[in-house]
Amino acid sequence: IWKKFARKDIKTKEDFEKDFVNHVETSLARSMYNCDNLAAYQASSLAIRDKLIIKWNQTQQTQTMLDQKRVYYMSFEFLMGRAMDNAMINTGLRTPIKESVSELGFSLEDLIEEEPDISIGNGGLGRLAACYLDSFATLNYAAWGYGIRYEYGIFSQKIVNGYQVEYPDYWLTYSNPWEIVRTEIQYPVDFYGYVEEVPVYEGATEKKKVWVGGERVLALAYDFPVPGYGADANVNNLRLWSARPTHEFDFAKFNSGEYQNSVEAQQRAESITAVLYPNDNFDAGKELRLKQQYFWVAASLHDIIRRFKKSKRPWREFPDQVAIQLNDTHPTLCIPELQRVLVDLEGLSWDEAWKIVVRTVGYTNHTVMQEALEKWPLTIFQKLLPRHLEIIYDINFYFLQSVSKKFPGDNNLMTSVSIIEESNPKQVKMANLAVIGSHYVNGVAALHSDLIKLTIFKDLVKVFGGDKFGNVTNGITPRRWLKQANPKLAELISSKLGGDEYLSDLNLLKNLEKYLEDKEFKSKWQEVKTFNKTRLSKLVKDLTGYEIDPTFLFDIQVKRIHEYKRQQMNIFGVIYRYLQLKSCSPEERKKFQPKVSIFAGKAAPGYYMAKRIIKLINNVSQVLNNDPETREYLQCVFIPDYNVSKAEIIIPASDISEHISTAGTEASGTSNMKFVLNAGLLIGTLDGATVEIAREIGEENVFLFGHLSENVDKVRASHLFDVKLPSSLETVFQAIDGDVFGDSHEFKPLLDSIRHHSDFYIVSDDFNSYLEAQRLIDETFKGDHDIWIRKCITSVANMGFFSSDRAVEEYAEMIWNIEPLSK
Ligand code: 26Q
Repeated sequence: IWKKFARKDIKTKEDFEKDFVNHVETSLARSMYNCDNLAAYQASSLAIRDKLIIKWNQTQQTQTMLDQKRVYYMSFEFLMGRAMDNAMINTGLRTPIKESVSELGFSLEDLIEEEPDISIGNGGLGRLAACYLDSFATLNYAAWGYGIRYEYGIFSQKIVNGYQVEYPDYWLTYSNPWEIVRTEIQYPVDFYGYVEEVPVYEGATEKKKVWVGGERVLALAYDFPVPGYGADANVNNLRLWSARPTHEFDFAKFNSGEYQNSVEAQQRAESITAVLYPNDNFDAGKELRLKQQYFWVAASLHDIIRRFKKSKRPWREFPDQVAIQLNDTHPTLCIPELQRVLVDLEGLSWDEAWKIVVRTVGYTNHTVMQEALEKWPLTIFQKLLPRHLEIIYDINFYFLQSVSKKFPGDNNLMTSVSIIEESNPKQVKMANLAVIGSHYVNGVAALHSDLIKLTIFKDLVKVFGGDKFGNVTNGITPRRWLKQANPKLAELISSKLGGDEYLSDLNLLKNLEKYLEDKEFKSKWQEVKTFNKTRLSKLVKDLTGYEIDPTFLFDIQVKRIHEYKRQQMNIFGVIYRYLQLKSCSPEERKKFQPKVSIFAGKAAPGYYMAKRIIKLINNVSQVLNNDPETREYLQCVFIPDYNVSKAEIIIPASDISEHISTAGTEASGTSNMKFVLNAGLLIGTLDGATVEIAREIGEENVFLFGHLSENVDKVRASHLFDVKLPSSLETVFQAIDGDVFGDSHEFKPLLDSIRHHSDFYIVSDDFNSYLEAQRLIDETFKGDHDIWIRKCITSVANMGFFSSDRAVEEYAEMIWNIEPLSK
């Protein structure tokens, strides 16, 4: 009978319209006469979601039935952006829905704008996780994401008088049609307490250790369907955990009349998943963060183990059924937690358990910068997770024993590879634990993967051998970053390549090279760029009030604000250009390529220097955009509140984008890939994945400059006594010091970090070479424009390698040993 009632798929416009009206009238309890854009967005989402849920169920059923190995991608952050547009594109329903919605009296674009971004991540690492989920589903892998359902995502940024001001991002205001609460899936998670020795079984003399938790919260599951691309593709799952009180009152308090206190303590449980830490590439070492990490790790492992147990296989087969990938060290507690479950709760021997742990876990490193490496003071650990700390000590003990056998007497080596840092206070080094407890460690771009072996993991490479370490260069999903962000370019490409196949086989872009001589194609290419620049100009006008001219060269740097990413160098370059213009006659000015420098990005709220950089950019904007002598040639804007949906508008509009980190500091970068895929060229250092982009698209198509990573240490050492500023930078500093851009005191720390505090990011050394690259850009852009367009087309044609599909396939083969689901 149930088959008769099984819900029908959306196949026609009529199906969608029926579902839409039904959701307005029942789920939303509104009348169609009283349906505004927000309600229409919600009804559309619910209709699309229904379709996804049916597919989701089928996918999960198939996965359970086939019982193949599954991958669990553990990420503390998922920067999903908006869901509805992506779901329509991936299911192939966008065109019919657009028509339906318009027949119902709405514009699809308006409805899309109603959706808040899902911004539960900081930057690159969180967005990478989102791209990988898209590829897992598209390629048919049985792979889930596990994360935290923060109630407050990354703060929203406003600019007030040029300063960043942070506002809470409560993204759940209007209920969220994209999540399904799984009230039936709740697990207890314990904290604090103590370790007890108990008989291994009742009456036995042999003892074992168990953890008696002191405070308990519940982890409640929320599921987000992740649709793959293609009419019949799978729908995978992203499971996010939310903390809830257990409702087990402290009866001692309760009875002693402290009713209020007893309830309050319980309510505090919810603070665990309240807010995402807004630091990017910086370890602040806060206890609540460790609590979040354990909460998420314990709940996810519980879930994974419950699923494994259903198959009634012996434990030793666990690694054949389960792969756990650590997205950076944030989920490293998976290692001691799995060991604890296997030894303390399931009764396996230490060695049996450890083999299982190591075979199951893989670790992806995203940074070599010391300040970003997670370390936890033993005191915090001891208090919060006493049994885990013991297990970590044991892991370390056995590990160091094996090291000392292999390298007797090498104390420096022992100190460096130990999980415990003998500092004051002593700390747990999570990166070392992650390497020791996993079977494979990868970096995220070729250069970065080489560098981790030479720097932070040099000694661990000695111990384990180089084969444990490798590279998987990051990738991006062409569905969101081409089709969704740049529909006009996608359409033009489809028209030449005869369809959309390239969106799931990005190497097909290579065929675009056939059209390098095709005048009509090239002029359409240019039209698309102009369209995208105009689209961005409108956004800029809305958000800043500034009017920028789409005929200018658009030079864009959008990413988290960080000294290592060197937005300060960019703005110094802008100032230099301004001073040049000012010193020219009106006639001479005409020789300049008109340019607008566009910035966006958030600074961590506690990152003083980053906030100064934002202020300087805004002050410079104000001066430049209001200077009648120069504003026809040079403008500057800071777009507030950079996020995924803004990136979708900003990125397709670039002529040039900046990826100018100090060589050796940016692990990969992924926006560099997004910009090139959207027909913009790069100015950049030989850092992260830019090295490989240059390899793929041809060095002649990238404006490279600056010192190479292997020379950075030497250059830094030369600063020890004295930093010599080139006269170009000296001129810029003089102008800033002379209050040309407002009160110079505000920028003194920024300038002093370069001229007096040894210029760690070697801005002074790279500045002239940066200016020279900028000069070459002007010359090329201003010159024969056909050459420019050919560079762009050639670049796009050679970007196939940077698809997240390729990246995910490499993980599957090299690290997880899984194949796509056989249907
Ligand atoms: C660590 C400890 C305590 C608090 C916060 C953190 C923390 C939070 C976020 C550490 C790092 C991050 C995020 C790092 C990140 O986004 N890294 C970027 O990852 C991208 C994907 O691999 C790379 O492309 C970028 O180069 C890298 O910076």
